[in-house]
Amino acid sequence: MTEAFKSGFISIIGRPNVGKSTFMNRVIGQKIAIMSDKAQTTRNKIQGVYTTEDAQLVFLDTPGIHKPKHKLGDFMVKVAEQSLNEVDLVMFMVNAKEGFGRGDEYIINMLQKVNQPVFLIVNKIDEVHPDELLPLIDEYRERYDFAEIVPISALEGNNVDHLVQLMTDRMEEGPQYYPEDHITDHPERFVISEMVREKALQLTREEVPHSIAVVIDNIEEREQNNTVYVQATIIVERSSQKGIIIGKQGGMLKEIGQRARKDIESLLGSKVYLELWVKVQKDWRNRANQLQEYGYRS
Ligand code: GDP
Ligand code: MG
Ligand code: K
Repeated sequence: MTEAFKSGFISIIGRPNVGKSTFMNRVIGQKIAIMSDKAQTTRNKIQGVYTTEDAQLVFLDTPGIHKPKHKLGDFMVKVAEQSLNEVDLVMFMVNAKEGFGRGDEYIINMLQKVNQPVFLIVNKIDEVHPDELLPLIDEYRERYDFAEIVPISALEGNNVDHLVQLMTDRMEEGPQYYPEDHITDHPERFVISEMVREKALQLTREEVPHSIAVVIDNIEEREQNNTVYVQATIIVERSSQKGIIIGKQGGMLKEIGQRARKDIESLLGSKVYLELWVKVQKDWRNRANQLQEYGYRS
């Protein structure tokens, strides 16, 4: 008897450097999530799609899972809570070596408003003695009623297959949202959009906080001149932000493009022609179809 195809969206949350990207890379098997020591480099968008014959798990990164530092904070907290309620499963990853911290407390408070099952993933178990693990788990367990508690080492791979199985078991019958070759088609798509977004954020500083998304419209390789043509759109929420991104006589956009192009060239190992557009789209973060629209597009 064949079982029905299962699918769902999974949000991975946790303090910076607990190993979220490392886990993604291990599961998807390719370097599609940006690994960085810098917090907040990723947005609520698809980080990776894991497809087997029986199931598809779509991993998302969620904004606002950090302690708010300024007045946009409350808004971001709401967006985060809302995003977490839109997925099928939440993975809260913590570091086995560090123990419960304030960043975790902030996340656990947020989880009180989440109705979906939450897994506690205790990562980096390769760095601790097994005896240290139970007291650590208890610290978390007494604060939240987790659906599962799974110790892993994302780096060495311990228990990762088991975790993937547990996640799959939780998924309900559903469609295959993305073709199975989606990731292998353009593994660099997500990274490229992150590179553009990162340059835009770096160069505009506080002026356009949290308000940028980057969509890759097209990637095309032309073999005759070994050049990859990339068209991308930077999406902002207000026309004032569009003005900042474009800059005087287009100077800012040009600078963003030049810096991003250098990164993309070293990522792809070929010449890159990068064309950037800027578009205003009010309230894009709250739109229900944002997952599809600002994730991968084929
Ligand atoms: P993120 O900020 O949560 O995405 O964390 P990263 O995936 O970027 O990882 C941060 C650092 O922790 C990197 O240096 C990883 O190599 C390291 N790391 C991730 N998972 C493990 C693990 O299971 N064991 C050990 N020892 N290190 C890990
Ligand atoms: Mg990361
Ligand atoms: K990080």
